[in-house]
Amino acid sequence: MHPPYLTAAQKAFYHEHGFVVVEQLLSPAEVAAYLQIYDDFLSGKIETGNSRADLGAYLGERKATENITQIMWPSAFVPELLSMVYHQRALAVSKELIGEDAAMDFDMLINKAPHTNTLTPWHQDEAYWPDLPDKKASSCWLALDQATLENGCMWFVPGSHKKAIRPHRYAARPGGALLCDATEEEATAITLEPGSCTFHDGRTLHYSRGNTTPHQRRAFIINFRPAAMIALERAQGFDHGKNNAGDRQLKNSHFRN
Ligand SMILES: O=C(O)CCC(=O)C(=O)O
Repeated sequence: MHPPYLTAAQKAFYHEHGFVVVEQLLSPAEVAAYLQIYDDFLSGKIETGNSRADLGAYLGERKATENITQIMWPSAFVPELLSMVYHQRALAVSKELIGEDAAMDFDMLINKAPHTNTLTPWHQDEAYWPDLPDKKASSCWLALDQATLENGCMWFVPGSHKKAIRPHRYAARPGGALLCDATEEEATAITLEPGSCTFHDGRTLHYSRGNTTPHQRRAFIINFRPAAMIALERAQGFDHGKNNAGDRQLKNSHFRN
């Protein structure tokens, strides 16, 4: 693929609905290269310490693996990722969506291991972040496996990015996953082939079902926002857990415990 990556119709769809699908951002060969790195993260060959956590810890501890494996900042552990095709292309798409000043705020891996059957609670990403004057933000969710209803593809609530943010609360314990009230009836499920992805707005309401299949559901996520807003976050000491893995979220005006 070469820039520009998006048609005018795709850009219009993103702004109207709060998300858009981009097919085959990565080729099958590129996906294979990312899966090797991804599996080194999952196996622990690449050590990630307390940057690795269980996003599904609200269900209690699981022995063999996390309910939902979340690894923050893979590019801090493998800096080569930053110059590889996914980061480059996702940044280019984000610039087309939210403006030339878009820059990477953070990246993360979220895997649902076989038969873990743990849903990602309904939420809006903005609920995890400090209140910023410019709320433009775009998150790329790249499927490295086929994403299906059975293994936990993403569901988005169209138009939710244009409405007030819903009140969020902790799914279980303080510091863990946030959740708000929403239903599948409001939402659209997006199944994806490996190498395809979605971009969603920071306020777009989303969720995914659990993985009931015997296969992994590996997703690689990169979030982008205007460089000046990243600087403002960092000035407040907020870096999505890069230097302080415990500090992944701040209380903001959307949070109700
Ligand atoms: O992968 C998932 O299940 C959830 C991902 C998510 O919430 C996000 O990318 O914002």
